[in-house]
Amino acid sequence: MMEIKSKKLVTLDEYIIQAQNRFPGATGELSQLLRDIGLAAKIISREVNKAGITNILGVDGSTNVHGESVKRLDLFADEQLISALDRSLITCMVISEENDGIVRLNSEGGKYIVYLDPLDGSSNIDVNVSIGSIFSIYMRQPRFDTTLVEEDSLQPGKRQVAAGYVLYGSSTIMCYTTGMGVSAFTLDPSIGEFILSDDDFKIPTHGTIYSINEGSYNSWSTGLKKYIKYCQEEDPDTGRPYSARYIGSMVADIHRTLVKGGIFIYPASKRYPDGKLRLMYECNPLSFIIEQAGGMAIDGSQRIMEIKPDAIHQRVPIYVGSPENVKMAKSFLEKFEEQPV
Ligand code: P6P
Repeated sequence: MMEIKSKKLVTLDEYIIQAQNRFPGATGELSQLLRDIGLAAKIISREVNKAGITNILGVDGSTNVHGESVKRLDLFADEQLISALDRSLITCMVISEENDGIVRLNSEGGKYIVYLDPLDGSSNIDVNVSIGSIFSIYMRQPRFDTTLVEEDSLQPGKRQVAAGYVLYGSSTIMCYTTGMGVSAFTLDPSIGEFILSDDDFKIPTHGTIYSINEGSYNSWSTGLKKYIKYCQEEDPDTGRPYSARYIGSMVADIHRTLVKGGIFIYPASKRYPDGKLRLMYECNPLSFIIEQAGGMAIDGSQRIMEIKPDAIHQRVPIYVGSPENVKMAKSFLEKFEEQPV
């Protein structure tokens, strides 16, 4: 009788518990928080995958803090994530793209602060392009006055205790890091479980894909224009010309960069003088993931995760991906640094 050796499936919950058991002093609270996010992600995935059928598409008429029309699925994702975090009384406050200020949760004594982009890339919802949820987790810093204020959450990205994303694409994938490498899981909808697919994801040191919205070419810096032309030159030894890929959902563009290597860029431009992407709930968490996978993330000069935030919805430029690609881009920005007018 042939023995069929089936590979042992490890669920997200099992993996989180196993990881926690490696730290005898662990209280299990961060594990519970990650499981809360995993549960919300399964519920959001179910709605995203039937959005067209249940008529949840379309805008609900409101606009978010940035004046962007909010899609109903954005609100649904925001509600699911915040209520999941609220139930376990571990998180004291949430800052989300969909809320002007901090959202204080029932447990004002909770030790964690969570930043959320509940549904990044929502402009792609109606055209069935991949979208994602992003989370970033900080420890609340001890203060004598325990009244929670926005300043409690303004910590540099290097102080994140965990971060990750959920990509709702051809399959639903969850990637996260607690600073010990990147773990990736794929949702098996037939059993409603995230199954471990990679427990030490590494980004290629060099890639042949560059990802940027070339529509804003005319407002780029000289250094960036020269770098993109470098990517397009013929040089088989370095795999150039690179391929251009741009999905318009940061989570999808970052996940492709993590898997295949290369560079994703959202620069400053006339329309977005500080860049479009938000530091605290887009750039910091995705930079944490890419750095933990062996990559690099800068704002054009300094490491993204060194930036001391001034505001919860602050925007920054970002150059992120394989270390060789980001270093090359940085060398062009430095060589052709714009002289102040
Ligand atoms: P643009 C989606 O709206 C988003 O916030 C990111 O997910 C994405 O990378 C970026 O904006 C796309 O912006 O200006 O290229 O449409």
